[in-house]
Order: sequence, then structure tokens, then C-alpha cells
Amino acid sequence: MSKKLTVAVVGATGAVGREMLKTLHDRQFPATAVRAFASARSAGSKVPFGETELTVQELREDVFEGIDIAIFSAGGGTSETFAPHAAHAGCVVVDNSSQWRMDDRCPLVVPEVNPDALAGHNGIIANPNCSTIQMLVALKPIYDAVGIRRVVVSTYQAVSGTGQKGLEELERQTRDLFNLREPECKVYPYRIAFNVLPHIDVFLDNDYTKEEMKMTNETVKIFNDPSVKVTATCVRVPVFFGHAESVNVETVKKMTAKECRILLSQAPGVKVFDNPREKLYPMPAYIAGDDETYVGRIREDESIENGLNMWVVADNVRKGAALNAVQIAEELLRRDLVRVKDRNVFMA
Ligand code: NAP
Ligand code: 3JN
Repeated sequence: MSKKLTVAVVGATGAVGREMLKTLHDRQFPATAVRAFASARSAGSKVPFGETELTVQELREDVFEGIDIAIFSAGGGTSETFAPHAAHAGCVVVDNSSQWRMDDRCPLVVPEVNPDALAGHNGIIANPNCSTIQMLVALKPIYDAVGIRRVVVSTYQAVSGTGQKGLEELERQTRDLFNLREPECKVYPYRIAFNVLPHIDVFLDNDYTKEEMKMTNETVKIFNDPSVKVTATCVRVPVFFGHAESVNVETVKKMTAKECRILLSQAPGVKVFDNPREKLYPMPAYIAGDDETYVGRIREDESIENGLNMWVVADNVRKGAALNAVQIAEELLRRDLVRVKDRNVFMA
């Protein structure tokens, strides 16, 4: 008889939490029980899980006893408060927020890039930011083959990155504009319908946004290489699902565009969609719901000696959040790492 495995989704009523439940079901994650948690606001409501429904329970500090893995996507504050209690109860947390990403006690993992970082975890594993995940899935083979000195990235991020309320804002504003009504801005500082906003998350003292600095800092941690420099401009666009990125890479040794296409077409989690003559390139509207990170528009940067340009697109809610987290949980199982060695690491 196989061992019992109870999995919890924290933030189960949210855009990412719902996709998390769908992903666990679609991939036939070997859980013997799945439990759904959210705030007291939605306790008692139902969320779909395959053909059935789960009743949402209120998240409390004492709910983690008997849960083996808890996948959190309920915001940084919830993760800060509750993840240490989960680890203390012996439950391994895979956390989707930025709360623990840069904490030295927590591995920050993209399974196609640095699965070995899971070894020796302390009970909380961090899932990177969606924009970092898809960029690094595409960059890892290049990093391994020729080294990377510098990356200049501009993102085109869908409103689903802001959760349910982002999706509703784009839909409402679009309807308002078609009905000649002034669009109401509840979520973003300016209208997002028929507009682009060069502003994601809060501004920091260096005039970058927090989202931009996540890409810079998380890349260094995941590659475990401070010599890789990343500068980012993160932009919100009126797209429901799927983040796109223009990525310029300066490599250490030369790689031609042809070599890059061949390399990436063999890389795990990547699909190369690149034939300019056939107008073939990836776009969010056509890849939403897919697991892969799509790469197109691969070409040499003719302004420097060792440079490549590429266009990277992935479903931000799936590979950028839910799928990556479930893949981490799968990797933990494969490596027999579903246990917390020292339950007191995060208890002050
Ligand atoms: P969302 O649609 O607004 O959902 C938020 C979820 O968190 C809801 O289920 C909500 O439950 C729950 N929640 C809020 N406060 C809570 C509390 N005190 N206790 C328990 N549950 C609570 O947002 P989302 O798009 O799913 O994103 C959720 C989080 O995931 C984000 O805040 C972010 O940290 C992370 N995220 C990460 C990435 C990434 O790049 N990897 C991408 C998107 C999001 P109620 O229904 O009860 O309010
Ligand atoms: O805006 C996006 O496209 C991605 C958003 C991610 C996000 C949203 C709210 C809070 C995060 C994140 O994962 O970095 C957070 C957070 O800081 O936890």
C-alpha cells in the first residue's frame, strides 16, 4: 500500500490557488487527500477540484498537523505569519510569495534550473516571481553552454499577475470604454484598458520597481552566481493571461542564433517557436493554459560581440506560479525530501 500524503493549498480561492488545484488534479499529483484553505471570509465556500469540490477552511496556525505539503499563494503577509507554523508542525511549505525568496534559509527553485538546491531545505521552499521563472527556463541552457555576463529584459505582463482583481479591472474598464463611460481605476494607478503601465509593484529608493529588483536578485540566487547582472523594466499590458519578455543576453563566449535555436529546442520545459519567414513567434493569446516556456525571435545582437536577443512567453499563472510550485512538490517527492529536519528553524 502506498504512503498517505496530504497536500494543502493555502489561498485556494484566488487566481493562483484555483490554478494550483487544477494543476494538482491534471498532473495526478499522488496526494491521498487535498485540503483547501483561505481567509475567514471564504470559509465554507467551495472550490473545484477535478470533478468534485473542496470545502474551503479558514487558515489558522494550528491547521498544519497531519499535512505533509502546503502550497501557499495567499500573499506575503499570510506566508510570513503562517509558513513558520506549518514548518514547525513538520509540513513542508512551497511558498509563492516574495516573503521567503531572498532568505538564506530557503531554497529558491525552478525545477528545470536548480533542483539540487532543494537538498537540505529547512521546511520552507520559495517559488520565484513569475517573470524570473520563465526567463530562467530559457536562459539556463545558454548559461550552461557559454556563460552569461549581462541580461537586459523588458517585460509585458498580463493583468492576471495581479490576481482576480486585475482580471476584473481590465474587463470592467474595457466595457466602460466601449460604452463611453469613464473607466474607474481601482487596482492600477492609471487605466490599463488600451494602455501600458511601466509600473509593477512599488517603487524603491533606486527608482526601480520591486518587481524589477525581484528579477535582478532572484536570478543571482537561482544561478548561485553574483557575476550575472540583470537590469529589468517591468510593464503591465492589457492582456488577461501570459507574460511576454524581450530578453537581451550578453554571453561570455559566442553563441550563434542557429546554435541557440538548436540548444533551446532540446531544453526541458522550452518550446522554440521561431520562424520569421512563416511569421512564427509565440504570443500570450495563443499559449495561455500551456505548461511550456515558449521562445522565438532568436537573433544575434549585432551591436555587441557576444549577444543574443529573444522573445520569451509563458502562462504566468501556470508556469509562473501554480505549475512551478507543483513541480517543486513533485521533485521533493522524487528526492524523498518531504520532511522537516529541524522544526524550529523559523520559530524565533
Ligand atoms: P488573489 O486572486 O487575490 O487571491 C488571494 C488568495 O489569498 C485568496 O484565496 C484569499 O482568500 C487568500 N488570502 C488572503 N488573505 C488571507 C489570509 N489572511 N489567510 C488566508 N488566506 C488569505 O491573488 P493571486 O493572484 O491568487 O495571488 C496570491 C499570491 O500569490 C500573491 O499575493 C503573491 O504573493 C503570489 N503570486 C505569486 C506569483 C509569482 O510570480 N510566483 C504570481 C502571482 C501571485 P479569500 O478568498 O478568503 O480572500
Ligand atoms: O504582477 C505580476 O505579474 C506578478 C505578481 C506577483 C506578485 C503579486 C503580489 C505579491 C507577488 C510576487 O510573487 O512577487 C507578490 C509578492 O511579493 O509576494
